[in-house]
Formats: sequence, structure tokens, C-alpha cells
Amino acid sequence: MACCKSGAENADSGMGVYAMYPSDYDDLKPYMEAAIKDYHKITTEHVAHVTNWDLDSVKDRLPPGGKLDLTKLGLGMTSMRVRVGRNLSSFPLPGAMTQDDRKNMEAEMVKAFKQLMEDPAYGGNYYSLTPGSPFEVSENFYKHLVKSHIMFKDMAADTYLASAGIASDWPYGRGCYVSADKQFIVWVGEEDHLRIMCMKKGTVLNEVFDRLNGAIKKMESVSGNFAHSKDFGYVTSCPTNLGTGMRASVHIQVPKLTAGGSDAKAKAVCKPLGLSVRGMGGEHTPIGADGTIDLSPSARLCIQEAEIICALYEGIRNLKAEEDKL
Ligand code: ADP
Ligand code: CIR
Repeated sequence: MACCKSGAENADSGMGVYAMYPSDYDDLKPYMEAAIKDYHKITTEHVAHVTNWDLDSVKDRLPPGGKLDLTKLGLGMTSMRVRVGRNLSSFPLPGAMTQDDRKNMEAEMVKAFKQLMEDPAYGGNYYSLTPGSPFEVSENFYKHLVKSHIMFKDMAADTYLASAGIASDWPYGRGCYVSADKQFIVWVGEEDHLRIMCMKKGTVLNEVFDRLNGAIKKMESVSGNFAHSKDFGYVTSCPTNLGTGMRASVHIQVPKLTAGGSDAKAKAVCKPLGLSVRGMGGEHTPIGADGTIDLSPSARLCIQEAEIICALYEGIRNLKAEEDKL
């Protein structure tokens, strides 16, 4: 069965499953739900995910005034990023797409991006890797986009994605939309049809969270419905991202917890705090030589979007306290 191929070929998989069609989550529910409950450590009989971006509803966890200002935690300018994974309900998920599907999905998105280009809040450019696309960019420009943390790398090197068929047909249907200020970015054709993100060097987490919320509403209005399951929330290729599809991260320097260049201690401290540690180039990359790590709350499912951003703020405070103890 295609959904399990990656796990069968990669014995070290933590999840080992990728959905091939949005409907897989409902059609294969007994199997999917068992795997999802196990990975996301959900203890209720059934998964019942709720979507909620309203920060007002979590105001008890916010500082007075609702501003998640990192200077209050003793941090200076920090690189902040919030992304969500989204898929169009009208196409197979990337593991089951043909080359034509990939090109057609990108063409659908180009129609939506043309509307975004007209909007002063999100206006920018689309860059395509698809040979012959009117938006095609050179190999050198693509490399520059990757180096600038704007575009994603060729996924063929990711053995899990390659086995699942998600990395197939590179570079067809791959591209990215970038706003004029380069802080709103949409990846097309990576692990999900779309990865929508806001990034900023700053100190107030609300700025990236609120802008992303506005951007997603705009995207949904111009690109049609995103695949969604009543029980599991937003549908993603990988069940690890299901629900919110959201990862909210900051780059934070913890030189004591990473002394000797190893992330082992930082990971050990972060795990019970519900936080994940990644490297500076994303998942499975090394941490910064100056002890900078990518820190994000681990939960994606059965947590609300508003709760994730609170969890990031609280996580930074807790991690700083652990660093200061050393
Ligand atoms: P994802 O978050 O989409 O699961 P990765 O962990 O692979 O994927 O990260 C994707 C890219 O985003 C990488 O280039 C990474 O360096 C960049 N990135 C992640 N978090 C931040 C951040 N807080 N500031 C700047 N860049 C970031
Ligand atoms: C695994 O099962 O370990 C791999 N398929 C990757 C799981 C993590 N998911 C992800 O990065 N989206």
C-alpha cells in the first residue's frame, strides 16, 4: 500500500506513513487514527481537532495587552517564523501526483498568485522551477533563493520523501511566491501542495502570527478550499503535521546548553517542555556554531493555533531559564 511504502523502505521512520489522497484519512480511518494517536500521544478514544486562531480566547496565557514581546524575556532581535501546510482538495496529495498533476496544480496557484500580486499587503513575485514556465528562474537564482532561506531544497535527498513519491518529478510544479518585503512566502510543490509562511527579524511574535492568519484567509479566498477533515483538521501529506499544519519557530542562542557543538543537551531539556530543536537550515541540519538553535513547540494536532503561539512564548521563557541555570 502506497501510504506505508516510506516506512517499509526506511526502518528508522518515526511515523512511516504518508497520505496519498486527502480522503485517505477518512477511508483508512481505523489504521490512520491508530497511527496518529500513537505519534501525537492522544489519549482520548477519537481524535477531535479544533481550529482556532483567536488570541483573545487564550488571553489568560498572554501578557497584559496580549503582546508576545520577546524583549520582556530578555531577548533582542530574533528570527521568527510561522508556517502552515495546506493542500488543495481538488488534487491528489504530492505522493500520488503525476507530473501533469504537479504542473496543473502549480498553474491553478499561479492564477491565485496573480490576484495576490494586486494586493498591497501581499504583492510580490512568483518564481517557478518548472521547465518552460513563464515564471521560470535560472539555476543560479534558485540557489540564491535557497541560500536566503526563501526556497526549499531538492527533496530527493530526503529518503523518506523520495520513498513516498513526494520528491518525484523534480523540478516540475515546484516554485515559490515571495512578497515584496520577502516576509510572506508560499512554497509550491514541497511535502504539501502549499507551505504558507511569514518570517521576520523582530521581537513581537504577534507580528508573524497575525500576518500569517490574514495571508491564509486571503489565500483561501483566491485559491479555493483547502483539504480539511472534520476530525483531523487540515489535511497534510505527513500525519505528523495534521491538524494545524503549523510550526512556529524562533532562532534562539543557547550557548551553554549547546556547549561542545552538540544539540543533545538542548534536546533533552526541550523534550519534556514540549519543544523541538532543529538546526539552522531546518530539520536534520546542524545547529549554529554560536549555539543558535531553531526552537518550536512540537504539537500540531489537538492544539489550537492560538495555543501554539502561546506555547512558543512560554517555551522560550522556560528554555532561557534552563540556560541561565548553567
Ligand atoms: P518546516 O518548518 O517547513 O517544517 P524546516 O525545519 O526544514 O521546515 O525549515 C525550513 C526552512 O525555514 C529552513 O531553511 C530553515 O532554516 C528556515 N527557518 C525555520 N525557522 C526559522 C526561523 N525562525 N527564522 C528563520 N528561518 C527559519
Ligand atoms: C518519519 O516517519 O520519520 C518520516 N516520514 C518523517 C516524519 C517527520 N515528518 C515530517 O518531517 N513532516
